[in-house]
Amino acid sequence: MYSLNLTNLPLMQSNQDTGSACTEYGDMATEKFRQEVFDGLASTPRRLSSKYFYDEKGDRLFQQIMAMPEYYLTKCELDIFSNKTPELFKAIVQDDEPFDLIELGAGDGMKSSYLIKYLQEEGVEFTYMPIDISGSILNVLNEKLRSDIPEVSILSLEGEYFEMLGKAASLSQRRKVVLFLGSNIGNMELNEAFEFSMELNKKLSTGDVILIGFDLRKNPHTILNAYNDKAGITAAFNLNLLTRINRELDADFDVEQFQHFQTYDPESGACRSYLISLLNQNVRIGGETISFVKDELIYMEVSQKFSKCEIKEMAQQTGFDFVGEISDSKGWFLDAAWRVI
Ligand code: AVI
Repeated sequence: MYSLNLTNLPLMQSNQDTGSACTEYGDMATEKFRQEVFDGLASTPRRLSSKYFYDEKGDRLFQQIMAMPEYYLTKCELDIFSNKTPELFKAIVQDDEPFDLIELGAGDGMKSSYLIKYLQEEGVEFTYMPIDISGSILNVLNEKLRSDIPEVSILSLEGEYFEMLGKAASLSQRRKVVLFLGSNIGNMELNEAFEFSMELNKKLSTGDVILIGFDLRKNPHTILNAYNDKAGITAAFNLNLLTRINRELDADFDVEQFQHFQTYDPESGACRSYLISLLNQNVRIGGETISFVKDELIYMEVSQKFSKCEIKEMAQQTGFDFVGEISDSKGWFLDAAWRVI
């Protein structure tokens, strides 16, 4: 087994040489964050991007969300990966040809480790390439896989999805199988999800396969309950972004004066979260002041739900052949396998 954190290496190297690479990267990330916060709050309706939910506290809150009885998504996809592994295997493996198994936003690899174990047991030759923006998460994942499945070949890629996909393609000519799990695609607006899928298609080659996790449309109460928990964990998850802005962008949001509001529209399949300003208030961010009127909204996140038909249409319209679909025992969640035409 070998394990290499490609982007870590040059960063550590230049850091030792100049002592400044990490700071520069951090400054650039903060500047991008600041710009996106200002642009989002200047738009109508005001908005903040849920991709910034995941600071240290946000990660912890998301772990709590996944463990909530109402939040079925993780349990359903875990059901697929732990109980329907042979079906996943059939959808992604072609003959005995070696391939690269790439996971976008691998996180702790809890679900994919079932598939990795199965592939290993079946004697398939593959390299697992987890891609994540967080080097520390990749290190944890590496350690975990090393101890649980010591024979597996791992190549960790730290960085943005598309950049790292390009890197993976330049490193190996093998067929690629890309995992994009957890209904992360649902956190994009529909047009962005289509663009993302087309971009993925461009980065891959004919015959490569992607496996995408979609949350299916179902009883609207079930969906709304998953995002409107009585314990207020989802509310805290949304509000935590205001605390993050206070800390990282020198702002003074009074978090108590904003309230979480969740909607689900069964016609469009969009489950959206908002924060409502509870009074007329001024918020200072850096040197700027933003005025909120009472009941004004900040749009925070979409968690899009799909029908099987909509999923097939997305595959067709973005350059893929629909290979198969594997759903959990309740039929609430689906992992779709698409092949690049
Ligand atoms: C990460 N993502 C798929 C979650 C979702 O279901 O949209 C994020 C989340 N937001 C609130 N609860 C969970």
